[in-house]
Amino acid sequence: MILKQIAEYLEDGAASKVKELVQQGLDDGIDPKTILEEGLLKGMEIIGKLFKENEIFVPEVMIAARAMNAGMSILEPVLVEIGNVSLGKVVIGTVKGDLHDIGKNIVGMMMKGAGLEVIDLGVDVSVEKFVDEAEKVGANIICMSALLTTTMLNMEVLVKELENRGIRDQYIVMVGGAPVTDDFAKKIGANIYTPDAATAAEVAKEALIA
Ligand code: B1M
Repeated sequence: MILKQIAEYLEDGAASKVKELVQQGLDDGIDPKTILEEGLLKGMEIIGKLFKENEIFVPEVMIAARAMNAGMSILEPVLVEIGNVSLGKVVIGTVKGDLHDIGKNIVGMMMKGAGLEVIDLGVDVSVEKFVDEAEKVGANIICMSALLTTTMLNMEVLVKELENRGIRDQYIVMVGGAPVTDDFAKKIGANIYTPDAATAAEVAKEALIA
C-alpha cells in the first residue's frame, strides 16, 4: 500500500510526501531496494511512458524528477551502505560551448530512475573533463547531450580522444539532443543514439545488463 502511494505521489510531483513515505517505509522495515523498485521506479516508469507518448510535458517531468530526487535523498545513503545501489555508472554532461541542460537533466534523472548511478558534469563540459571524470569514477557509459549544430561536433572529438588514449573499448558512448541523429552517431563512431530521455534510460540499462 505504502509503495503504491509513493509511486502515486511521485507521479503527482508531491516531493515532501514522497520523502515522508520513503522514510516511513524504511522505519516500517521495508527493504530499501523494494522501496526503490516498487515505489519510486514504478512512479518514474509511468512518468517516462506518459512523456514518451506526449501525454505530459517537460514541466510535469521536472516536477516528478524533483519528487524522485527527494525520495532518493533518503534512500540513496541506505542503498549505498548495503551495496545495492546501481547497475552501472554513467557520466553525463552537455558538450563544450553548449549551455542547454533541460534535456540532459531529464535524461540523467530517467537513468537514475532506471537504477543507474549518474554523475552529472553539468554544461559546457570539455572533452578532457568528460574523459578524466569517466576514468576517475570508473564509468561504464559516457553520455553527451548537445542542442546546437555547432557544439554537437565536440562529440566526435571525444570519441577520437578515447581512441588516442587507447581506452575506446572501455566505454559505451551515448549521444543525443535535438540536432543529433542516428546517422550522425554512426558517422562519429558513438555506440548509441536515442531520440528521447525515456529511451535513453531503457537502452542504457539494457546495454549494462547485456
Ligand atoms: Co537555445 N537554441 N540557444 N536556448 N534553445 C535552440 C536549441 C534552437 C534550436 C532554437 C531555434 O533557433 N529554433 C537554436 C539552435 C539552432 C541550431 O544550432 N541549429 C538555439 C540557439 C541558436 C541558442 C543560442 C545560440 C541563442 C543565442 O544566444 N543567440 C543560445 C546558445 C547558448 C549556448 O548554449 N551557448 C541559446 C540559449 C538558450 C537558453 C539559455 C535561452 C535556453 C536554454 C535554457 C537551459 O537549457 N537551461 C534555450 C532554449 C530553452 C532553447 C529551446 C527553445 C528549447 C530547448 C529545450 O530545452 N527543449 C531550443 C528550441 C528547441 O529545441 N525546440 C533552443 C526541451 C528539452 C526537453 O528537449 O533538450 O531536445 P531536448 O532534450 C530531449 C531530447 O533531445 C533528448 O531527450 C530530451 C528529452 O526527451 N536528449 C537526449 C537530450 N540530450 C540527450 C542525450 C542522450 C539521449 C537523449 O544521450 C546521451
